[in-house]
Amino acid sequence: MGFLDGKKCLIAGLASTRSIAWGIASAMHEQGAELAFTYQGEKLRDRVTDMAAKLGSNIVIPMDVGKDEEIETAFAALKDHWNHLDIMVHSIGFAPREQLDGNYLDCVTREGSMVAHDISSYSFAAMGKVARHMMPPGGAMLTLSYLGAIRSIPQYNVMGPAKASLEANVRFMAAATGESGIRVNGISAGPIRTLASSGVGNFRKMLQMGAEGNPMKRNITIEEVGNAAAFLCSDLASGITGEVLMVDNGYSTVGTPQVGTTPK
Ligand code: NAD
Ligand code: 0WE
Repeated sequence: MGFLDGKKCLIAGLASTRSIAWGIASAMHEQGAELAFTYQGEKLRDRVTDMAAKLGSNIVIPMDVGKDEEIETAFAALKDHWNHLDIMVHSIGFAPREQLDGNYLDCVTREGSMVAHDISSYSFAAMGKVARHMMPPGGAMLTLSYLGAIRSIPQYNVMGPAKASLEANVRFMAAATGESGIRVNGISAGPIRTLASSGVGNFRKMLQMGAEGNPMKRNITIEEVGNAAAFLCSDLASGITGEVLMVDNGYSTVGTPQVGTTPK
């Protein structure tokens, strides 16, 4: 018996078994959810199909969130399998590579900013717009954010403003769906090595500094993010909406890293 028994859950953003989406899918599967997946681009189709099968799912649908038609088509295809949807997970973020390296004001451009906001923030609302019509009361939507939404973080650059916009989308979407009994939340995860983050210069150093600077003195795992996601999307969290939950080993709660103290 799991706390998501019988819930139908669509997950967007699976790329590898290091993906946060994989941690979320695995945790939801453990709690009894039925899963469906979307993937970006044909290159990912076979890999996502294999991963889905490992979690007992054969619903695998293409969806590039940069295209309205693909979002419409993807939800139409989902309706061939399910006549309602309980949970929607958005685990997608993207900015053009050159936006993420160097001084913010040197890097940022109108075009780069547009792409980052479109793919990393608007796409959550775009998916929510369609998904809500399939969601009964008790439904839940979830997205993934990062501390760069509320603090400046070197090299994260325009992804920071895009995540701030994503977190505002969480609050506005919660207000827009609350009367229908649908909840909308975010998880702000600590740094994790995934495809998206390993493309970033000095990420190893960042992971190491992140671990040293948090109370738990280690990095967060996709399993831990997955368990928090399963909770937020379950009826256990029926009173929580419009919230962005920090799942970061307490990194954001510390004023200054501990120095000169050695644990007994
Ligand atoms: P990942 O590379 O495994 O996942 C990113 C996903 O975004 C991929 O599946 C990719 O296909 C998808 N994507 C990008 N552009 C898309 C588009 N146009 N249409 C559809 N899908 C698209 O990396 P991840 O770290 O698991 O990232 C998932 C989410 O978690 C992102 O929102 C990221 O910002 C967030 N996040 C990551 C970290 C971290 O340190 N890894 C920390 C906090 C938050
Ligand atoms: O949101 C993210 C990843 C964001 C991301 C990463 C890439 C790399 C490849 C968005 N777009 C792209 N585009 C690419 O072409 N994270 C929270 C992980 C991350 O990225 C950072 C971080 C952290 C943490 C970038 C700089 C500094 C810290």
